[in-house]
Formats: sequence, structure tokens, C-alpha cells
Amino acid sequence: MKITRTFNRHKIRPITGLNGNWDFVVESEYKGKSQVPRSFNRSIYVPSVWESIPGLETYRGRAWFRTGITGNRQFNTRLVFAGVSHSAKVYVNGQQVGDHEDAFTPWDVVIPKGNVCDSELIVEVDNSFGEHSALHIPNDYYTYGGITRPVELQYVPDVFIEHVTAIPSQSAKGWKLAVTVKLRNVCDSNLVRKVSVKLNGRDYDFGEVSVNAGERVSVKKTLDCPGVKEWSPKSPFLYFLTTSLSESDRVVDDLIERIGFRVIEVKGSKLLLNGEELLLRGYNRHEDHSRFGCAIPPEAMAHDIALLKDLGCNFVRTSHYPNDQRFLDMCDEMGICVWEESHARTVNLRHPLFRKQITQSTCEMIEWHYNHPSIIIWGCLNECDSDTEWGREEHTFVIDLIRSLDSTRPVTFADDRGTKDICLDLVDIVSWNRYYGWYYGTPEETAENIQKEISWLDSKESRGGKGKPIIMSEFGAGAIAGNRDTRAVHWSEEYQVRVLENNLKAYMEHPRICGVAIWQFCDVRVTPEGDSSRNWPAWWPQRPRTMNNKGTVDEYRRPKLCYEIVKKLFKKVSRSKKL
Ligand code: ADA
Repeated sequence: MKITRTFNRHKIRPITGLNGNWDFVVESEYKGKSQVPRSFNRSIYVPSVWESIPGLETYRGRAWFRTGITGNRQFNTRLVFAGVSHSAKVYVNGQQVGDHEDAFTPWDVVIPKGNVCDSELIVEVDNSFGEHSALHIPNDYYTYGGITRPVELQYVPDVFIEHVTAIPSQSAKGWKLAVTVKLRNVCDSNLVRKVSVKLNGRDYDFGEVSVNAGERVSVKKTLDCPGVKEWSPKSPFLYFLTTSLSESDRVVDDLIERIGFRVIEVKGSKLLLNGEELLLRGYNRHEDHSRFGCAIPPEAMAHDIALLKDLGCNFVRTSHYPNDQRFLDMCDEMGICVWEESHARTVNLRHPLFRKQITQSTCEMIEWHYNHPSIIIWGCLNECDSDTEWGREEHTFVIDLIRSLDSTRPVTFADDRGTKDICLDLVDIVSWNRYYGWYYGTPEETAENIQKEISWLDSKESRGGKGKPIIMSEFGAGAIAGNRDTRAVHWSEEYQVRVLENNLKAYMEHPRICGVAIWQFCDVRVTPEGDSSRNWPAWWPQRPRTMNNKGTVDEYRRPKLCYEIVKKLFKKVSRSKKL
């Protein structure tokens, strides 16, 4: 059953989806007195955003969702939430069984067997801003409300397969795969199970593993994988990696992952994929859609991917948070390389909950998304004070955390501090958000300005950036869809063409630049509120339509004038490059 992914993840483990209409009530309409509502006056589809409900387009606050679930006396019940925006509390039969903060990463709740038969599941959701959230703040994108990604109901045995991660590598003898199987024991007895793995028609025995009561154990093995085909943007070959758990020769649990054989590395100032130079060309993409908000259904995701491919893209940056895994699955399938980043856009690094919440967002992102071959870069901390000593402390903390979880992918952050940046020694790739021709300078000055920056970078002044690959991680201009003006003034589609044409030619022709990500794929909704925690005024509503209008397509995915220019320039490059 395909629920949170685009492929089936289990043949043995019973699993079902909780998609459908749930009972629903928003706090402002709740008349009851109990902390967890007993009465509901609406229904809502899960997954979706409540802003799609007429009258709730701007609702910010708490709401409750209710549905029924059927337990199974033999198994433990595991609920997997792919994304709830953005604070959640989970109740089964009135008892709280879990909670989670942040909209953009998967999380789970396991309810011991016997406690869940025909039960009531209630989820409290809150999309308000406040001191409880360091990462969801009034921003140049919208924080929607709801159970915005699918929910899985699984029946798991006392010891089950929690995660399987796989690292491909090349040796003189061919491809290898370092596989780590993480088992979790949710009962109060020590148990022994047998682990085996199947890949590309071959079976690999991981032997017997004992897991103590309430604990987790990982077992690792490196597999020789002769005769496999590589994953690359032009030939995205994928393989299923099936892990089985047996109890006295009976298979009691399984987990199917999907992997690709590719190696990403930085060599001097180049980015190499399977040893070939990679030139990234693509977009920053927010999860936002006119009708679905951030709860974009797979058909609409597939349409976005089709547009990216039509534009000649091989790259997308998940600005500024971990994405829905179905979109990442489609990038795996369609050969689109991904820079995925944990959730942070100009957040307050000195917020008391910052470290706790950025740690959770980063750990959950890497633990759940590890095996996507399309993910070639981990990013973090977009425009977060990388020109201050305390900002450097936090960049060091987050980048060290990423490297401790995954040493195989290069790490970067998108900088907007120019020659004041003091963190470029920390990264593998230098990434620059630059708006030449929009916020400063003229479009025609782009080439001269970027050359000055690269000269600085390759001097000792840059404190560690010298010679590193450069990605132009953001650049672009706003255009109101349909606003045609031969004067080519700001906000006209003609001016957006002028900026993008000059930016792209300057960046894609420069030998020191290995990637470009236009800001941005589509127009997105922004937050009308100001940030009271930092006494920041309501800045975002100054944007026309209270939208960020720098999309190459608008929020309905209708192409603007620049679409064809970008396509021509991207296609010109793709013909000349192998990847
Ligand atoms: C910044 C930021 C983006 C967006 C962009 C803009 O670079 O990283 O999220 O806000 O500016 O449109 O101004």
C-alpha cells in the first residue's frame, strides 16, 4: 500500500492509511469545557491544510481532529505521521500518547498491544507562532495548519525494524553497500531475532540479534553488489532493499527501502557524481500550492516535477525545510538532484528552544530521508547570522551534527552576508544568495559583481572559502503574473526576464560556479504577521498580494514570460554536460 511513499514498504507488516475525512473543530468554535473536545462541528480531509476550508483561509491557532482506529491484540499499534503543521499532541481514548513540534519531518507513536482495539484517535494541532516554536516564525513563506501529510497505521511485533540505512560505495571490485538495520524492542522482555536482507536477487544473512527490553540495536554489514547499474540524473536506476526479521524461521516483520548506487564528492572546486563533473541547474521550491497549501497531493507534485524536467532542471533545493518523502521519491525516480535542508530561515539562533528544535529537525530529516539517492547535499541555517561569533557557534553545532549523522554527503548553508561571512571554513560547498538586479545593482552588473566576490573568496580574506565549489543558491526577481510592460520595470514579467537572463549567463558561464538554483519555482503565500519575539514589524505584507512573486510559474503553475528563457539557457547547458 502506497501511503507516505510512492512504493510499497511492506509485504509482511500489516499497514493501512488514515487518509479520509476526520471529525474536526477549531478552538474558536469549540463550545465544550473538556481539555480534549468531545464535540466536533466540522469534518476535514486528511491530509490537507485547514486554510483550504472556506472561512478558515487565515485561521491561526489550535484545532482538533478525530477518527477511529482498530487495534490488534497480537500486535503493537504504530502511528506514523509524515507531517503535522506544526505542533501536535496525540490522544488515544482520551490518554495522551505522543507529541511533536515542527511540520516538516516524519515521526511516530507506538501504543503497546492490548491498549488499542476499536479506539478513538484525537490529534490536537496548533499552527500559532510563539515562544514554543523557534523554527516556525512569521516568514517569507506561510505556516499552514493541519495534518498536512499522510498518516500510516501499522501493526508491529514486539521487536520490529525501525529504520534501514544504506551507503553505496565504489571499489576496484565494483559497488558495495554498507547496510545498517536498526531494530526496536517495545516490550518488557529481552528477545532474539534473525535478520536477513535481499537485494538485486541476492540474499545476505545478518545473523541473530538480541534486543533487550525497551531498547534499540543496530546491526551492520557491507554487501558486495556485482552487476548493478548506477544512479544518475540521466539514468536514475533504483533497487529495492528488502529487510526481513524472523522468529524461529517464521518471517514476522519486513521493511522495503529503495536505494541508488551513486557517490557524490567534492574534488577541488568541482562537484563529482560517480566521478563525473556535475553542473547543477534548477530551482528553490517551497511546498506551496494555490489550492492545497503545503499539503500538495502526489499528482500535483508529479506536475511540478514534469515542469522542472521540461525546464531542463537536474536540481532542486527544498527551501527551507525537509520535504514530503513522496516528492523526494519522485526526484529519485526522475533523476533530480536534491539539496535538502533542516528547517531554518533567518531564525533566532539565540532562542531558548533553537538547539533542541534544530537538532530534532536535522536528526529526523537525516534518519528518515537517508536513502534517497537524489539527496546529494545537506543544507542548514539559511541566512542565519553567519557573520557573528555566536552565529558561528550555531553553524558549527549544526554542521557537526549533520556530519555525525552522515559523513557521505557534502554540507553547506546559504549565505547572504558576503565578505562579512566568518563560517565558510565550516562547509564543503560555498552557497550564495545574491539578488543582483533586484535588491541591489543592475542585472547587467551581475558578471562584474560576482567576479569580485569570487576573487575575495579565493583570497585568504574569506577565512576558509578559498577554492571551494560555489553554488548560487538563490537569485531572481519578482513579477506579478500577467503584468506585461514594455517599460520592463520592477514587477513586470519583462524585468524578471532581464534579471534572470543576466544572472544565469553570468553564473552558468563561470568556471568556479558548479550550480545554480533560481529563486524561485512558484509564487508562494507569505505570513502577514510581524515577529513580536524580535520586535520585527509586519514586513511580508509589503509584498504584492502578500505573496512572494519571484516564481517562474505562479501559484497555479501558470508559466510567466521567463519560463522559456530559463528553459533555453538550461537546455543549452544540459546538451554539453554528461549529467
Ligand atoms: C532570501 C530568502 C528567501 C526569500 C528571498 C526573497 O534570500 O532566503 O527565503 O525570502 O530572500 O524572495 O527575498
